[in-house]
Amino acid sequence: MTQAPPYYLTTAIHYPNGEPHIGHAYEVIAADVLARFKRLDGYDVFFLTGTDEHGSKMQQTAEKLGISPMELATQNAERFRHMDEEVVGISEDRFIRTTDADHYAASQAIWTRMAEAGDIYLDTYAGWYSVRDERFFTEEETAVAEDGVRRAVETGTEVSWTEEESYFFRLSAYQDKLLELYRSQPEFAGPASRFNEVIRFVENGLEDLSISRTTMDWGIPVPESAGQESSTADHVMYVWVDALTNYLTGVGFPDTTSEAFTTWWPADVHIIGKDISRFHCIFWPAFLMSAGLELPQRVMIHGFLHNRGEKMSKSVGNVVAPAEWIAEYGLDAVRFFLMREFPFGQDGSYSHEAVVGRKNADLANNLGNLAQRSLSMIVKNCDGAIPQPGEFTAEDEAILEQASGLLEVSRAAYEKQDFHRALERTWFVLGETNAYFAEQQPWVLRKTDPERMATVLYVTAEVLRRVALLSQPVMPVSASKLLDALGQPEDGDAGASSASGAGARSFVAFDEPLAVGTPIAKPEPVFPRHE
Ligand code: ME8
Repeated sequence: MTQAPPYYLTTAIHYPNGEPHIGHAYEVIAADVLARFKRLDGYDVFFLTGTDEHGSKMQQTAEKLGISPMELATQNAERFRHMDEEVVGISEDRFIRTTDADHYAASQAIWTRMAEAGDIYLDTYAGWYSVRDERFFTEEETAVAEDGVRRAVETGTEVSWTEEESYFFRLSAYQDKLLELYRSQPEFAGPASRFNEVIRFVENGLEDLSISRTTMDWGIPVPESAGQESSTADHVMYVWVDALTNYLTGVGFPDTTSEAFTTWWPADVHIIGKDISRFHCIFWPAFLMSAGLELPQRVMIHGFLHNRGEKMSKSVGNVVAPAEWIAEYGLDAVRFFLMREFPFGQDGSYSHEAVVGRKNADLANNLGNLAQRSLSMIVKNCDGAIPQPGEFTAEDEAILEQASGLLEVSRAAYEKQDFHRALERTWFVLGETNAYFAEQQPWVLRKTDPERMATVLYVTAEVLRRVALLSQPVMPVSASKLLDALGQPEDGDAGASSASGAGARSFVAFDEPLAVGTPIAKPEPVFPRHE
């Protein structure tokens, strides 16, 4: 038996300084969809997500609440974990917290490697720091607004003047190496439009990066390392150094000979939002090059989810809690909406009408109705089993061919995290099948030509089987129910901590024709209309 190829994917780790919102849910759902797809397609998947618990933002929020940063982190990390596992049903293999003991060891080890490479030096930092963004800005990157407050032009967040002794990372030395990486690996980041922004930024030159703080202490202590002058006693790591390192900790670093590390590193894809692309496409590969570690295959930069086209914000009062949404529309409908409505690399918008539109048109009508009508006919008129089809006509062949092409189309789309395209094509084929079903009128054939009716029902059930197989990553529970109704045996991996409770069917059987005689259960409505 050949071994399953490994596949390692990660999400950004989220700041647990508040409640998770639908933007966080969007990111973990997308990663979960990809993880499930790869598992069903025969990969040995490791899926990492978690919380980013250090830094000034966490410290300041905790101070306001009168609790310790660790208490704040623990309280809210649990909320994030609950959202992931119980609310949106993701199937992660590890939920990492950057306060985990093994993460301290990993962060200190990567620091030591960078110091030993001669890339870390001590100097004084003077510049503008945004706690909200946890990053530094140069004077030119900030402006004083009408209200007298200085803000970062790019992100609109307040900055404050910071002057302190700091360790620096020689980022400037990596400009050419990074540009060479981008040239030699054109899929290193996607989508192309966002990758191009990163490339242009690097082409304009890079400054060294301040990577430690002395004015706050909620972070991982900087280790004493060879090649580093002066004492590190008061320095904690800049939060992004430790945050990015979580991707290594998750697979066993610093033990580079461990089974986890040798199996899964380098990561196949880091899934992140557009506001943190520079950290992932510039800092992260530079740190790894310095530390002598392999680089991830790809960084996928997704867009932002807006409420009716407006940025979600607490002050506007338009932030939606994932649980509220799911209570209203159902988990699978929400997952489907988020993946189908707009391309993953672009910004998108949600509204009540848009979700209900997708739920009713795509799920209840196109998929649910077709399944209900065709499977009920099989139960009633074909002794409750998939009938023997007669010779296929050109129309039958055309539909079957389109459905059998869906796996390759989906694989290609998932390779680029283009979930939208995979679903668009799948629902196009469903639309064609609905038109076919209406044209063939099997309910009329029942009396005039029962043999032909059997063929039409066979073809329709075969399309439904293939669509249901490919829908599992997006809608694990509903697709599983449909596959139950179609009498398909469970042989797939739904993921270790999968909260969906749904059985899974691997894609192994995708290309084998639907077996004649497969018992068909009386179908329960799987995709209800939203009234
Ligand atoms: O940036 N729509 O954490 P974070 C879509 N800790 N995605 C959104 C979003 C929205 N409205 N709002 C936020 C951090 N996100 C760091 C990451 S990784 C080593 C460290 C995305 O909690 C955002 O782009 O502010 C990011 O990918 C993720 O949610 C976590 O954001």
